[in-house]
Amino acid sequence: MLTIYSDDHRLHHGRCELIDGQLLPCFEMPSRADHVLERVQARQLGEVRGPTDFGRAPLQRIHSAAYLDFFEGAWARWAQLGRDGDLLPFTWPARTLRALKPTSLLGELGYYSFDAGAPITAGTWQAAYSAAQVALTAQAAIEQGAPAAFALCRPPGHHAAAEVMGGYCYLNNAAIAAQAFLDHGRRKVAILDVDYHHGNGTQDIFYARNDVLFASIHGDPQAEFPFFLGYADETGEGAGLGYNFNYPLPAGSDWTAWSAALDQACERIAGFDADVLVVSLGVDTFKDDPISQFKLDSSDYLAMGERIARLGKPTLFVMEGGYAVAEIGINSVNVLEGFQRAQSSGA
Ligand code: OKP
Ligand code: ZN
Repeated sequence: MLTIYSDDHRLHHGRCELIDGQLLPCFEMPSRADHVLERVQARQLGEVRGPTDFGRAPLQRIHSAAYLDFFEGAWARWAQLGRDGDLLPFTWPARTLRALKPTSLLGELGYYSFDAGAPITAGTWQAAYSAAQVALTAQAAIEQGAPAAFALCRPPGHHAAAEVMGGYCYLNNAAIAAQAFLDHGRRKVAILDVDYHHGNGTQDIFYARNDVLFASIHGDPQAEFPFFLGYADETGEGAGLGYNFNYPLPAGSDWTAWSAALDQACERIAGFDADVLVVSLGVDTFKDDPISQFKLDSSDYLAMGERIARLGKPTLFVMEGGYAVAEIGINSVNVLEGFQRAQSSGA
């Protein structure tokens, strides 16, 4: 399987995040992508290629020009103020406040975010821009006939909505790639989000549409980030009604519970008759993930890949979360190897 990867991910390295009342080093760190790349190479998964630059237009099919302009220019404004620490928001237009856009940097950042989990550093725009190009390059390979491709994206994307960053995410790589498939002639795209956290950004982007089906298996938002989206009764709206499927699971869920949800999600995807499948591939469902509560073992990821392969679709895997850094390579590449194994056996 072809892997697309850019070193630019290293340009994004946030210093710290607020978690359980403590300021800790960011769990979303550069070594994550390094471990995945190492495993891709150690297992000889296939060619590793750098991204092609498709420019800003395909990003603007998902994110507004105003949001992209703000994100691209935010660090320069911060530096202009004489600051050099991470740029983080701390006030948001929650209920009782007005959802207007202030002119100041921190006001505007609050308007364009939903939490303090997406620090902007000097290289964040470039890293996120390149991650989107990585996804688009993998998308193009599938368009040109590859049965599957792996976009080794960092930072991740599935929490980012059209005009909102948060949860380590800035640009929604999976959504940008899904839209690119449609813009190049595919009629229907299914997105399967297997990250431990609900893909609130992706859901929101496609919520009223019937050309993109979204299915997500994740920690129950009653108890888990992002808390305010990802419930089972969110089934889409307008033309999109019946094209959104959430499978929230309780803390402690293991492969038995998780794979039952996967079977249900796969049945929905099969019924949708998509032309292509995009997988938001987070491996923070792992039993030893430091910020998550599911109990998948490394071998379960092989079975996950096999089940996904049985959908029989051209499949774009887009890297999302996974914070057990030592095992992130084994677990994510196991999904890809399980997928390939099932494909080559025709199972
Ligand atoms: C990103 B992805 C506050 C702690 C909240 C945010 C988790 C983001 C996960 N800083 N944690 O879905 O793996
Ligand atoms: Zn996650």
